[in-house]
Amino acid sequence: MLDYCFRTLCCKGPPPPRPEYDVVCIGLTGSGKTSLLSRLCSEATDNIVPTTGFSIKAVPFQNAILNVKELGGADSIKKYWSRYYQGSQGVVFVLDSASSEEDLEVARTELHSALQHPQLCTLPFLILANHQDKPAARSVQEIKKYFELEPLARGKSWILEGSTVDNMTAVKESFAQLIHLLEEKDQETGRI
Ligand SMILES: Nc1nc2c(ncn2[C@@H]2O[C@H](COP(=O)(O)OP(=O)(O)OP(=O)(O)O)[C@@H](O)[C@H]2O)c(=O)[nH]1
Ligand SMILES: [Mg+2]
Repeated sequence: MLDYCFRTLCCKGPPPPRPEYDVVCIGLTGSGKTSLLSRLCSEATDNIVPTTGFSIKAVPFQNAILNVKELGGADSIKKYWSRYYQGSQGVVFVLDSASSEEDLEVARTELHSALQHPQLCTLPFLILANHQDKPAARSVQEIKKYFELEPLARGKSWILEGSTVDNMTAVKESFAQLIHLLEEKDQETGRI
């Protein structure tokens, strides 16, 4: 018995390493990319400023670590997004569900370009319809229709979820779904 306790307590060895995936995070300025990623890393969100260039965070989850490269969404940076796509294994696209009609149209164009980009088109997408806490926010169903996701993303692996920085439990669940898709893709690639 003593021997068993000793071995259980002392000879456990380190836990198996979690798989890591490289993910690119895009979306217009103000959509909430840095806020969501900072909250996922348990960092303070009081002094967040618009991202100039890009920022990389290792975001820990129970079953995996996502190395997320956030690309700033300002007009001056947005045009260079595609230069930073190489090596990505998944995509997170964040949009402001309460933005003006004009900005929503720009977000739709950007999402469509990303879905069709040669370096991203085969990757799993997590689309977060953020700012759901605001009264002006469109519902996830409205966003799905407006962004024409069903016809455009048919045959691709994508998830569309509502989100708000006020409910990080739901955000974590959405990322867990993305991790599931990344794992599936990994296994498929391993089988080939
Ligand atoms: N009400 C509300 N505000 C949010 C939400 N997410 C982010 N914000 C606010 O939106 C503002 C912009 O957030 P950021 O995280 O800087 O946006 P970003 O997408 O990183 O912007 P860029 O780095 O410029 O591309 C901040 O003031 C956040 O507090 C949300 O879900 N609800
Ligand atoms: Mg940012």
